Amino acid sequence: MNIATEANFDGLVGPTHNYSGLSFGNVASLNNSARPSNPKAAAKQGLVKMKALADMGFVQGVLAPHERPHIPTLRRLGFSGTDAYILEQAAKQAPKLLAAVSSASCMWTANAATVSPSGDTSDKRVHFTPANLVNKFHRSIEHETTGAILQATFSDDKHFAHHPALPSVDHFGDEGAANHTRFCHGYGEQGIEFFVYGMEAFNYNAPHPAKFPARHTLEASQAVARRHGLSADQVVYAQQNPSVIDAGVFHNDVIAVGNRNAHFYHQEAFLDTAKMKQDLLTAWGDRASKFHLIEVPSDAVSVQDCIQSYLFNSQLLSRGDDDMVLVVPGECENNTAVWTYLNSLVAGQSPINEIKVFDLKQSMSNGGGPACLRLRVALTQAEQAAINPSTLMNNTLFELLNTWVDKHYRDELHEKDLADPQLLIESRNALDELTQIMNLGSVYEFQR
Ligand code: SUG
Repeated sequence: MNIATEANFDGLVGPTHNYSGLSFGNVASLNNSARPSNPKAAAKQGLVKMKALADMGFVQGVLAPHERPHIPTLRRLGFSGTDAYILEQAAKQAPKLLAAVSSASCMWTANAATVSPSGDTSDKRVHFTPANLVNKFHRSIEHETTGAILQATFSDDKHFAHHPALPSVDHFGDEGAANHTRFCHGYGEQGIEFFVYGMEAFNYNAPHPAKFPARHTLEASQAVARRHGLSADQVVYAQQNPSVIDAGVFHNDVIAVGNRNAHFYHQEAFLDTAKMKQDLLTAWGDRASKFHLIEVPSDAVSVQDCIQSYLFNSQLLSRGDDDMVLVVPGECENNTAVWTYLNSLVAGQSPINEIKVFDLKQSMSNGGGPACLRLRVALTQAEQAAINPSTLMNNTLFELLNTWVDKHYRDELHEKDLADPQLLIESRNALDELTQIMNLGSVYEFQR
């Protein structure tokens, strides 16, 4: 049996972090549109969470931000001339497009990719498929650089297999690990991969939301499962409840989270809860531990409370067998129903024994909580030894990255600042230095 652990790779917030209201269906993004942001505080809030988890003994990695504003996309869309002229013209002719190519949205690395650990795959390698994020233009331009950064982090092809994103059309809308959970007894053993989708693309008669988009399709999940070489009897699909998508649950990780032998979810999260439970229990079979289904009833915590507090956008981390800690955003502490529920949860019989609260307000104001900010990668000891060591959080990297943020980041950014050519220069200088700190090579177009 392989001894393995779960690493969390968090997205480092980029220098252009801002609030542009780009995500229709994401309540926080729409509500905070046009508010000034603080990129420096955002990056530091993320670093504090990463360092705290590393200090708790978890393997914590960092994924670098992308080049923004993304001038190559503006050139592809017909803008030409110097970079400064392109920014000026885009601001005049298409300000929302400029905001879209300037978004720091790659910070939410739960959407970076779907990852299948080696315990689940037919060739016993860890498989990565970057998500095409096709439903939102500002996110659809992430997958190429995401793929390059994942390859620079997990480069040894003896252990790691990298796929390109799925075709970039709605039929294969893929939001990555935000809609994917893995259950297992031990991280190195065969696990159950649980894919949650918002709609079926090739079946117009199947249920789908009416008001907000379903970003992720069943067909995308099936394609990822095929590519990664997963065993059919260890894959479970479940449809999100269309009415929670219409209430603002744009990813399943806003209403459910799972880890090892625990599934923590809201009563209204799934279209067919009984089937979800039965399918997971059947796939679980007679594994050595008991599978815990922790269902939060609507009369304890409403769907609105979930969306406002991000209760389920939490990190469920194992400290040992049947001993988990739940990492939640500060908004949970400020919501009476949620905080009351959490206190009763840790006092009860579930494996969740402790709550840790983090201030992630800068990210939360765009709809990104603790779970959005991390990509989980279960790794055996040999795989862990094969990853790029400069991406792993420790005292040295924490100091280096804080100093780097202090040197390069602004503490206030308005949408109009995105046209400032100086911001582009600052961002490129910052990222150029970062690729050296993290030993990534030339992952950005401006470096080639
Ligand atoms: O895709 N927000 C992101 C939030 C992603 C959260 N991720 C998970 N739930 N895993 C999104 O909607 C807002 C950008 C803006 O409006 O400026 C944004 O992209």
